[in-house]
Amino acid sequence: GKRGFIFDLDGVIVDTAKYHYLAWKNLANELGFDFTEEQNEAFKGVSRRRCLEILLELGGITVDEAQFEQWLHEKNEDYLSYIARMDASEILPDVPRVLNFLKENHVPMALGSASKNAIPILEKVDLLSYFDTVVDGNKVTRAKPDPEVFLIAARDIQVSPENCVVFEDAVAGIEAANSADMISVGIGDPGVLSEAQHVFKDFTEIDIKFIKQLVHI
Ligand code: G16
Ligand code: MG
Repeated sequence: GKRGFIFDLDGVIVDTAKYHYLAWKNLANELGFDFTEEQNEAFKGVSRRRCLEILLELGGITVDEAQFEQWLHEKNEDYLSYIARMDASEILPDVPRVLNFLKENHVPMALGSASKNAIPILEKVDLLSYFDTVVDGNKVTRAKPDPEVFLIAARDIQVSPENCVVFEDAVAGIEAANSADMISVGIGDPGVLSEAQHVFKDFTEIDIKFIKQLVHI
């Protein structure tokens, strides 16, 4: 059957994880505790709401709903101030090489992200036009590791799940791809992403031969 490719955003296409980290760290510091890069690993691919729950658990803080919403808003405003300065130089190495190859070969492409800021980020780095559909945090009700985000993406590009190839940097994302019966490609540490069918440190390690095999060209 026809193949389709689904890309996660943060950690696969751009390194916005560092901005999420800074914004969460700023909030933690304001609340009187520290937040390490190691702790930030558990925030990757996880919804904004769930991240704040984990952060408050780390700080031993309990709050009412209004305060919770206020801090969610504050974190996002801070994050957006970092995003505002982004440009195409922040696309991760060799990502355009793979996206261009797929575009030239008319392979359907989808974005599958937990982020509610996916579209503005794609616009900032000038990649929005590559994607036939953008399935983001505004469109899904169940977060990764639930496969919903990738199943909606597959439906949008009209490719059956078993013919979809998913690129993911988060453990929860690999789990989501696997439980959707898709082909999972991990981007990052093979030790961390051991459940992925294929793992590469980053896109510079992916050659076109591998992509061609997945596309069936
Ligand atoms: C990204 C990040 C997560 C972040 C989530 C929600 O997911 O990896 O750390 O919490 O989006 O982002 P926002 O606050 O912008 O809605 P993904 O799926 O793109 O890796
Ligand atoms: Mg990610």
